[in-house]
Amino acid sequence: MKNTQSKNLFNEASKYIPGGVNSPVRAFKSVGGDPIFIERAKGSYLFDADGNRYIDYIASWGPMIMGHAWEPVIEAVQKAAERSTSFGTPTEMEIELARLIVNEIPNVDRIRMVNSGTEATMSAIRLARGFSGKNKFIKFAGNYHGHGDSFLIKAGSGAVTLGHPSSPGVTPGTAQDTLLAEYNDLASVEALVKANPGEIAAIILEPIPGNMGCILPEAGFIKGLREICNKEDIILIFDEVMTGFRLGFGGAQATLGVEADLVTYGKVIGAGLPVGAYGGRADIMEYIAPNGPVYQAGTLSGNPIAMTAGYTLLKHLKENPSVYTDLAKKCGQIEDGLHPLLQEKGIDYQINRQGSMISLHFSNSPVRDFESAKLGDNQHFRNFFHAMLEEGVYLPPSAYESWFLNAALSDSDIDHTLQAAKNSLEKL
Ligand code: HOZ
Repeated sequence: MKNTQSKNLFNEASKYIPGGVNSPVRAFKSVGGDPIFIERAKGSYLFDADGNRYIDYIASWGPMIMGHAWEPVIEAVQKAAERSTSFGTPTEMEIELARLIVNEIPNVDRIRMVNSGTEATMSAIRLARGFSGKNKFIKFAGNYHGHGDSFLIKAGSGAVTLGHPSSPGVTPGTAQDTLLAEYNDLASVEALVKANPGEIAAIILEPIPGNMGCILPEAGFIKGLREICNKEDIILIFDEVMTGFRLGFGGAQATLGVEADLVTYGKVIGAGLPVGAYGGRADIMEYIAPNGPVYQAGTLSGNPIAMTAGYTLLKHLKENPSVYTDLAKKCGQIEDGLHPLLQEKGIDYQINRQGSMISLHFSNSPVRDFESAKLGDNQHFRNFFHAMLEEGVYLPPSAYESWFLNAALSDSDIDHTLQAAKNSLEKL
């Protein structure tokens, strides 16, 4: 596949942008080779600067759930842009989006819009600390909550992809308030709670992690966390940046039947524009400025174009729950098609899937936490990734990222993907 233009662009980008990219996983460092520069996208396809077409399994890391350049969002955004791109004042569209979410998500009584998932999680932790008067919080190894200092300790996503799950630059003072537990291991949480009595403000987690590949919670794990939080007066925060409005309109909370005290959103909520949000119990949320003393603000928060995009998409998803059943069906077809190919190849593998999130781990043991996620054969992943790219299928360029399906994927796209997987596995 010709990629001269992408190579040229990457060389040029590297002169001005660290590593040539504005978010590290995109640099292809863990899979090798030069990143592909995308020029445009439509429906289920990405088109690169050399004119190659790919079936997209990144979906902008989640947001493009209806496929690319989905007309209702494009039209709404164009109209909103004509009215100006930002006011720095309240607008009616902020109410529309907030009302839609508050009315539909049971325990979200109030919601505050920010600009990214990172901002949402940073703000939620500050709020939990301010509200509770406690400093420490528990996070899980391999869960990724954006690049706020206190989260970059054994973090998933790009941090583990590039081999630095605990980032330099995070001071020991900050790190000491982040307590690390193992995902799917309630005993590790109980031990931390016991060792830090009355000191833990919050437990934050990706209820269905997607940043160490897709991993599923085992029976009783999430309910067990809820019980610990109730008993110990700890605020339970679900980071639903990936899962919110993606696994279903109610996200992981509805899927798992467990309610958090605070929830953070990103990705789908902005339909591809930069939006994050955090919401939850009214008594906690009213503790944020201007009503409460915990400060958080943003010039572009509630941006009119971003709110319009998010509202248009979320309204459609709320009114058309079949989007989710169709997506899950398509993802099931991918999973069902991959199993015999991988078995025929005789290669060690695990597939984890929930709704339209799926991961292929080249590993012989179940992938259920950070340690088991790291056991995957990255050389196989690299080879598979590049072979699939050659076949016109764009997977996330990291074994630690989930694949995301979009509603525009056709049956023939799925057939093409499975044929590509067959051809790619033959080359391993
Ligand atoms: N960290 C995000 C995925 N888990 C975004 C990666 C990117 O946009 O490069």
